[in-house]
Amino acid sequence: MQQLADGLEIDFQSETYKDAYSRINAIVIEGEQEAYENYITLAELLPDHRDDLIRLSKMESRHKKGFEACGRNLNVTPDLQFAQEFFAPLHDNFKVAAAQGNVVTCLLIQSLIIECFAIAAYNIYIPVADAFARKITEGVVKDEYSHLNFGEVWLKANFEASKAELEEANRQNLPIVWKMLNQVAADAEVLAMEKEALVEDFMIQYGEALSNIGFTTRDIMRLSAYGLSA
Ligand code: Y39
Ligand code: FE
Ligand code: FE
Ligand code: FE
Repeated sequence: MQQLADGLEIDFQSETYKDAYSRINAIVIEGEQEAYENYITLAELLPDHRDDLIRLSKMESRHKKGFEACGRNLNVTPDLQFAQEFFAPLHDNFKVAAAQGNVVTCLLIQSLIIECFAIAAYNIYIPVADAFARKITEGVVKDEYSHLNFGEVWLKANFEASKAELEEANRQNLPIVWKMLNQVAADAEVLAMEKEALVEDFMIQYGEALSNIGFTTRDIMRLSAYGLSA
């Protein structure tokens, strides 16, 4: 048990908590594994940025090890089968885009959408995490901001040439994120992470990213709400 600032008490050893954690922890472990692979793929697609992207991929594999330790610390076995199914639609779209050399789509999926999803989830998790996981997650979230920044900088520099592909990739992939959020909402709730807070933080990160890349406020409204009611 742990007393939190807002007086909320969470029993990290309850069967209910550990059951929900087996899926959320698996999602994070699988997400970090796929992020590792995605940055290696991006390094092949963007040879001028190879060293940077390989460095990011190594950070992702460290994140994975950190979250595996979080699961072990709570005596939880991650449900990796569930997590692979959870990520499959986004993972498949990334693979198709990579095979076609659509680097803008790959960057939108990994460096914008997935990184913003990770930042939102980790920000909301930190205040309600057990002390061990909190320390790990605080270190990880700093890295995720730098991954998001890589995507922003590249897409800003190539904005005019990327705009149409970004619109299309957003249209295809953002609705998947809202579905993923709905799928995980009940388990997140058990961990004291509110769906509304996750949606709000995601929208803020993603909107800021689109703004940094060069989209207008009007574009951002249209793009970031795409598929929200799905
Ligand atoms: O770039 C990264 O490290 C991202 C792969 C990691 C994904 C994290 C996914 C977090 C979703 C958790 C949902 C919990 C409510
Ligand atoms: Fe894979
Ligand atoms: Fe990561
Ligand atoms: Fe990342």
